[in-house]
Amino acid sequence: MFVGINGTGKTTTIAKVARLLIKSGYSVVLASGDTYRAGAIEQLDEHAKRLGVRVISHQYGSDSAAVGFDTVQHARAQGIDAVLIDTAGRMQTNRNLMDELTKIKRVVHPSLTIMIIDSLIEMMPQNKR
Ligand SMILES: Nc1nc2c(ncn2[C@@H]2O[C@H](COP(=O)(O)OP(=O)(O)O)[C@@H](O)[C@H]2O)c(=O)[nH]1
Ligand SMILES: [Mg+2]
Repeated sequence: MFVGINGTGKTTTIAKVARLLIKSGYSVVLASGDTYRAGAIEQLDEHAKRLGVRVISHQYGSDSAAVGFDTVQHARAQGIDAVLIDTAGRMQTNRNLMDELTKIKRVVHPSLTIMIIDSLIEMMPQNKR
């Protein structure tokens, strides 16, 4: 499950990780869990097409936990090794959106949650804030 604020590279990183896994001999399916941002589903579809992997998606505005759940079920049924779950970007200050991530985790039980951040982010020492 890939999380982080908007535009930091979650979706792109999913494509990169999928490619790495495929090259290492693992089978992969993508979960189109960003059901919020315009074009997010098409963006992941395009990556999936180029990678030759399947992507499970619902409609915009649908529950991303359900997308994740369906994708894991698909992977189990088809014997696919890895499920990579995209999510919509969010800030940690938005309680509703953070609760949504908690729900996805509760429903899907991802084995790994990866936060994607901008590598050029300025890391301020605690005492200089
Ligand atoms: N320079 C650079 N750009 C990146 C990198 N990863 C993603 N991007 C670009 O950053 C923008 C947002 O990426 P995206 O994967 O859609 O971010 P998301 O909103 O977190 O899913 C796109 O224009 C990407 O091409 C990276 O590692 N380096
Ligand atoms: Mg994205």
